[in-house]
Amino acid sequence: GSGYEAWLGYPRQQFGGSTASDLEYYGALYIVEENETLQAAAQEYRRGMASMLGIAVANAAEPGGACVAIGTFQGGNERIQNVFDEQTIRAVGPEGYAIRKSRENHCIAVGASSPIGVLYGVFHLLRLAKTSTGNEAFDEVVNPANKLRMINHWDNFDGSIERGYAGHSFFYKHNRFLDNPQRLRDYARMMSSVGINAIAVNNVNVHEQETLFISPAYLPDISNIADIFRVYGIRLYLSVNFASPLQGGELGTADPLDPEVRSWWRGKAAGIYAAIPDFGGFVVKADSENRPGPFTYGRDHADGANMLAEALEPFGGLVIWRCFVYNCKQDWRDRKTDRARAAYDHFKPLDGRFHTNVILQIKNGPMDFQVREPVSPLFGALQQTNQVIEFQIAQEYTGQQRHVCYLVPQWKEVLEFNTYAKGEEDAPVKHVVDGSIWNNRYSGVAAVSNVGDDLNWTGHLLAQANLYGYGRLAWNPELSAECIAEEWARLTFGSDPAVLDTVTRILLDSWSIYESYTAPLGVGWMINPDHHYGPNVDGYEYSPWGTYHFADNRGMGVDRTVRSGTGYSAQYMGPNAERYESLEDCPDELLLFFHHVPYTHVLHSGKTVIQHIYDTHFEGAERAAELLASWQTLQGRMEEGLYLQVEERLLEQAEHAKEWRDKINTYFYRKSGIEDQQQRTIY
Ligand code: BDP
Repeated sequence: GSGYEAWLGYPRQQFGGSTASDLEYYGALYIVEENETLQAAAQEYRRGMASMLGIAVANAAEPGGACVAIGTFQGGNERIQNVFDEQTIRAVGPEGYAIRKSRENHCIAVGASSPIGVLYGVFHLLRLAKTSTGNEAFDEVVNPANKLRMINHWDNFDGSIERGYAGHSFFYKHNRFLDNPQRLRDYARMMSSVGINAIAVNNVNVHEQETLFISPAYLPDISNIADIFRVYGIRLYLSVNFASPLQGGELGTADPLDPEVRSWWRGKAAGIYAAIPDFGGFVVKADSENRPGPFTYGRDHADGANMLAEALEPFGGLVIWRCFVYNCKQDWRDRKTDRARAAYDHFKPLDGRFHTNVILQIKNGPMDFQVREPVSPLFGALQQTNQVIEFQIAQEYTGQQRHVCYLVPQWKEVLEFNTYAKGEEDAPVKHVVDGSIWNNRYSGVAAVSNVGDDLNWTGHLLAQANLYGYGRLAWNPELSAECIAEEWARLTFGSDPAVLDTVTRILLDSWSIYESYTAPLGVGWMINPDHHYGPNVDGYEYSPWGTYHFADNRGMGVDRTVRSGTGYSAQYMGPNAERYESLEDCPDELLLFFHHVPYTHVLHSGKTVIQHIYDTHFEGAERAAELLASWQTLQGRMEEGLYLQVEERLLEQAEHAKEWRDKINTYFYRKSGIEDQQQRTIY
């Protein structure tokens, strides 16, 4: 009941109905290949079937006997060869797989062109066996939509995790590598089971200690981690310090155009690949929040990224260059420095200048993972550049895994957003990042991890649904938030309909609930500085970070129009630019992101802004209390350990939601002097 097994625990189920017919296959496994990844697939299969059905899977001994057969198309497994025809084999991509139930051949076959495809296919089969209604055709070819499906750890060598809400790092402690291969293997299993194929293991803010990760002293330890990841199809990446050549006084400059600097990085790359032949590449945060970068030398970000790209190119490595670049020492007298504009202003002019092995990593919104933001206007605007979208699974601004906030619906909205980059034709973000719109060489999705060394990985058990959902969505953006929630609930808690129904509903309601008692109408922030937890309306108001609401006694909101504000709305294309620019057409949920309005401004909902604030905050706190009450109906319907850990968090959320309600309502009541129409208590 600790949650450690997460969605790989496969709670025991009563097998009934038509699926019973599959049981004859499930009891035996046929595999002929020795490859480590295939052996891992066999192990997963055995483990899964043992916990789900209580059966000890036998090796299929008789030639023709009923079994599950797994293997690569070329791997010499005759069952696989008999089941899959040429056409199917051609349809399976490098990481894809095919699953077919063949009565003729007496087996369920999982075939792929590579060992990792087989492993993904086995995880799929286990998911089906667990969540199945018994009607699956078992005849599918499955390929991932996105090439890169990445996790970014913000773990530091001292064991702390920047924005970590689930304990400490399980990679490092006190500037040493932890010797805990079992935990790393279990982590790799979890990630692989949802299709993650790239993990950066250190914080994008690279401090002195981690700068040395690319040096001979540390590479053997990094390589041990890569060895574990490799079995599960995961490539290891490192975040690097742009000023690395300066550390220890090796060179006097980190200027990307300096020949000595270039050869220094080439040497580093060679050293890394000698230790880790399939090393993924570098993640770089440069010229951002006081990190060093090319600006120091009067160079731009294409110069910086291309220099690293050249060093990695001979080895097939990638540079993942982050677009989270803005001036964190704002001078608001110059509206053009509006933080929302920054990523576009910096990177749009560089479109087409990046090497083919550079990928720009763009946060989903223009600010910083708020509960509500518009979609970054760089999506659609960059047309000749590889790009991945960056989400934050860690709930930095959405309750820090003390509140439940299922983020898959938010990510879905972002991925479905039409950029209008192709005029009349639909050009949603999901097709920008999967590379299909501009035929990019690389493409995909990245996200900041939400795991730590807490026994249940994510602190809040329900936050596991975000991790699970992120992977599933990165693999297949067409899945619905609801289907993912249900799938996760089934795998985690079993098939009790009351549990499934309640857990799914809690997850699906949670984002809107969190939004309703925190910062209103898209304006964001209003949190305590530094640690970013809990309400503080003016916490970031009088600071240089570019994070404002501009509330005074008349109104609030940030004017980002072309007409009278920062001009940010013009970074969008076609109808998006018009919609955001217009006070009438701007969607309510983003009103205060784009416009400064009086408290008496009437929303599309028919309410004034001030009444909307009061109503949503009273309702939000009530709905948070209802989450707890719904959860309490599940007592006795699941393992007690799981039940209790969620109950405890929901109790805390209900309390803290009241604090949010009161702080926000009081603040705006005092500022505006306008009464709540319902005369509720405001302190
Ligand atoms: C912000 C975090 C900060 C990160 C930064 C980033 O508050 O800790 O370093 O993003 O993405 O959300 O680089």
